[in-house]
Amino acid sequence: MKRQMPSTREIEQEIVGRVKTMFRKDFEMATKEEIYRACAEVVNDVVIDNWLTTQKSFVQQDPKCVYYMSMEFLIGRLLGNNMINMRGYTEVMDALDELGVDINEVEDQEPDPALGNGGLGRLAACFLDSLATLQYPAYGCGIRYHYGMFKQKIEDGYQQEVPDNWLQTRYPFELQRTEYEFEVRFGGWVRYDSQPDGTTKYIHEGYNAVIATPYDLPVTGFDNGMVNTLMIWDAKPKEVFRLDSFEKGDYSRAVEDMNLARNLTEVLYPNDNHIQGKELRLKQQYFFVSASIQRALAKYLRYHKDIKKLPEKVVFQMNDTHPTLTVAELMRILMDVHGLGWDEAWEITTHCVAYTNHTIMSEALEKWPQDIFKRLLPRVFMIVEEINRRFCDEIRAKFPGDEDRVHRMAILADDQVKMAHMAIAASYSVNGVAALHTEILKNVSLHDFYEMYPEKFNNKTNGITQRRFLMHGNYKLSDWVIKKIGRGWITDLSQMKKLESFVDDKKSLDEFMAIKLDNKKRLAKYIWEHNGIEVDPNSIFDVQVKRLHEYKRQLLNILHVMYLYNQIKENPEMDFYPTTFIFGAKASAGYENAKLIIKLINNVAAVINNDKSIDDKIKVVFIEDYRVSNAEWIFAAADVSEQISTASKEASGTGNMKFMLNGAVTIGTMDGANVEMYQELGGENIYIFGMSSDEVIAHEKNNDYNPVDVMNGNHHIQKVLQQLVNGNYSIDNPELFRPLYNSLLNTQCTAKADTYFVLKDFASYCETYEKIQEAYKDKYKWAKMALENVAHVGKFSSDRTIQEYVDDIWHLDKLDLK
Ligand code: H2P
Repeated sequence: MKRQMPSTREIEQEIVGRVKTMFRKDFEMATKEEIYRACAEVVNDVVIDNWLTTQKSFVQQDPKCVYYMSMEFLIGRLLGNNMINMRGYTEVMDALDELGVDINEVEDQEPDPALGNGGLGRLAACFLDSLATLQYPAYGCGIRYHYGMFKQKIEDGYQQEVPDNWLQTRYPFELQRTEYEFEVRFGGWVRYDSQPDGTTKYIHEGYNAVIATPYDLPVTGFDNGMVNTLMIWDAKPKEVFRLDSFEKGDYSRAVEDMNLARNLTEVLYPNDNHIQGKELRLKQQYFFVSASIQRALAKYLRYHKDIKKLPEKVVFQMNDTHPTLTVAELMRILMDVHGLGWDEAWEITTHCVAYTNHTIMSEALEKWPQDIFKRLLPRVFMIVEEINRRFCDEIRAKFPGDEDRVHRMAILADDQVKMAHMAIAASYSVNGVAALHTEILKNVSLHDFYEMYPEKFNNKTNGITQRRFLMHGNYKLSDWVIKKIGRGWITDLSQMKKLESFVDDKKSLDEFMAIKLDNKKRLAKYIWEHNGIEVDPNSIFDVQVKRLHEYKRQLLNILHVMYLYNQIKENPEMDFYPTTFIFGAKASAGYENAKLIIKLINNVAAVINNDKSIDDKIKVVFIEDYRVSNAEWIFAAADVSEQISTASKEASGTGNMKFMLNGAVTIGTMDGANVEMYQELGGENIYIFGMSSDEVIAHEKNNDYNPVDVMNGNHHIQKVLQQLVNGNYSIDNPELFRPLYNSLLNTQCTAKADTYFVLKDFASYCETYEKIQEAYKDKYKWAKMALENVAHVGKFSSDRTIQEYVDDIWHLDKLDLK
């Protein structure tokens, strides 16, 4: 039976009671942090009952489960999310209100668990939300990083990284599960033992071991009593000082075990689409993969005898190449622990694993040096060698005499282990994350593999959860939508179509834009408090928030701002609707150009914001420490959504969908999911510019793009580029931005210039932007466009995405919770 949240009155009493028993305090004396902890327990109490019921249904119904294997889960704060999903948000808000406390301040006490870098990790979190809401049995499997994504401070315009110690105080939503601990082994060697029956046993010796301890987090479904589990793994030494090693005087071995455990789950690696092949990262991957598989198999074997039927109950979805070791580790366990032969083990493995690709950027496809891999995982490496040998034979059989192809596709080649190749060889499904991306995988970046296994390839366009990104982040709009069309959209976003009947109704449009204005005021206050910059809520809020990467082209955006500023300076009477350009982005700590772009944005902001002569027509704001919690407010306040990646490079994008859901109008390229947004919206409700992916790919292939020609033909570009290196935005050091200038023009001719076609798309971007300016001046035209965006967002719910994964890949049944 689903347990509901108590009434407002009861919640109020419970909060006061918890404050008393947890902190021995009268409510009036409690700090905000203590109130937050008390609230968390009140909500937890309901969540745990539902978690227990869900688990009992698991045991009774014995359903097939998906294990979503991901190095990253960017879950964000859980208190608000769980209150919404338990349908108790208003009740808790009212109870706190009665007690004289603002719910936002209470929610603000929670650390923002940032166990991910960006879109990939947030997608994993949205997927878990949708799985629970649609009542599908699922486990998320990840790592309990002690330090999540760094906190970003901006000092003198530069990004500084500050460690995010989110576990400093106990996190109230996690549950340590020592009863599900498993051992994970690294290093050592493999001894062969010939058996009397002619087979060989492989015995792993001389290894270092750690104990993997899971911490379970509840994943609540919306209003259905379903609570799935996200298990994040932490490491501890097997024994603090292994007595056997110690007695033998092997003091250093014992210390090694301890250090191994201590470092393993310390930090999340940055994602700058450039994998450096760090040994510790490979250890992290093996650690969580091995522990998760062991737990999955232990659960399976508790109720089933025949390991060969594993695919009937278990599927491992590999979120990018990071968990690809799932393939080899499952093979190892099936053979070495359960005694199966190669063919039997392969048959099971290849029916249990599926792979999602999230990028075509070749430098992001993981490759590990074979020597490191072999040293760290000697037995697993042997298995990879055999997978590779058989895979190469298969290629030869299908394409006789094509040794080039064998070399291109091999898992082991050029002294490396190519993880994507292993993932594709073993998976029964390989999917991209937007239609265009999947086509590019098939026709360009994974073309060889597509020719070999066309049946494996499929598309699953990404989605986002409307529960967090509308109900929680933008409750005013959410309430308005409920008033207009009811509550159906909360679990069926396609119902947003019903808003179509209001797009020509001026009264509705006024209400809709009044909410936008309120949200802009909320963000303006946040910006004032955090940046000390005053922005006008009546100006256009033009926003680009996402990881900082050259292919996402924040540089194009800021160069355009510099151009607009030049225009206004040159023609002070120019008709220009005041605009606030808002940026938010973290750059990976070692990514120099990305960090310099942040500095450029801040320097441009300093010059423009302080220039009284332009009458506040442009303001530029860089929001520090962009993360899930402030993202919700940013999306709610945006008028214009910047989705301007070089066509073909952004696999999907999910920020684009969050803006659309909140009624922002997109300016973007025909890239990733923008293409599908365009299809849903029609050309009149989205602003598209720039080269198509085909054009980009053709230029790359022919190597015929010369940015200098583009610059020479466009004096606006010339001026802006000059200003990059003449001290206009860096008086003390005119050379500061030279590396960015060189990346665009590269006068030294040592490397390719303007890899991401910033200059090539510049003119088209400027022209298209003028149309936005024009449209905004017509209040109702704009309001209609913005509302059309909300009305057509239905496809982009992660509920739709998950249903497609279930239908085409996972084949799960809904859990019956009655
Ligand atoms: C990545 C891709 C995005 C995609 C997301 C989820 C790796 O995210 O680049 O295009 O939408 O995965 O599939 P991000 O760049 O935000 O880290």
